[in-house]
Amino acid sequence: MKRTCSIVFCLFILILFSGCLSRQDNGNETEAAEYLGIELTPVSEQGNNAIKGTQFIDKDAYRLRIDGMVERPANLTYDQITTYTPVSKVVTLNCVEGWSFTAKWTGVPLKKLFDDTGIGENVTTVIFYSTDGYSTSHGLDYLIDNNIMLAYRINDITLSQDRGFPLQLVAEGKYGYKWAKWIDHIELVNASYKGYWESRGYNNKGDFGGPPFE
Ligand SMILES: Nc1nc2c(c(=O)[nH]1)N[C@H]1C(S)=C(S)[C@@H](COP(=O)(O)O)O[C@H]1N2
Ligand SMILES: [Mo]
Repeated sequence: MKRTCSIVFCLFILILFSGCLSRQDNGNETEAAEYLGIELTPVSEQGNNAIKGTQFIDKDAYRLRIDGMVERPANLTYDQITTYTPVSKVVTLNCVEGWSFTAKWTGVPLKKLFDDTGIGENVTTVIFYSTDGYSTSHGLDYLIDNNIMLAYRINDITLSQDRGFPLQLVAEGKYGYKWAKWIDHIELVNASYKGYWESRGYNNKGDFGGPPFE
């Protein structure tokens, strides 16, 4: 009896502590609660107000097209994207509506993808298109200088369909509307471009803390 009690007690303690280390267990993925001492917002508490709701993208049929002013257009599978050496970073997404969340993002820096496609001589702008008809753009220099990544994991968990599977742009320092989700096409151009919210009056630079409207 005494032995059974101590086993039950040990199990209880074990469960108690495993709860401190992880929040969610998704198959063999465990959600991180903190990274490098920074507390992360649980995925379950993160906002989502996409223009057409959740997009459902089939992993095997998925391709990321990179074209426009590049030397070698690419058509990458999910596995090709996740084969690049991953980088991880804690970044806060701030929506213009006033809410925000902080997450650990893991993915591939755009610079790595552009190293393979080459960048045309006069490229100034990179356009991100999503399967829901959403789009946004960024200056090429911003993306390269800040080592901006396309993320496929959040808090160590593979992006779920509602989080933007397979890819969300982690547009550090920019308002949330510059963080395209469900990206399937990237185009390099030498003209400015206004995306979904930008063509409806939101500032095209979209710097967090800067003017939200044009
Ligand atoms: N494809 C797509 N990406 C999108 C949006 C959208 O409607 N469609 N909304 C943007 C806005 S306004 C914000 S604030 C963030 C929200 O990101 P989250 O859903 O990951 O919290 O996604 C951005 N990316
Ligand atoms: Mo937003």
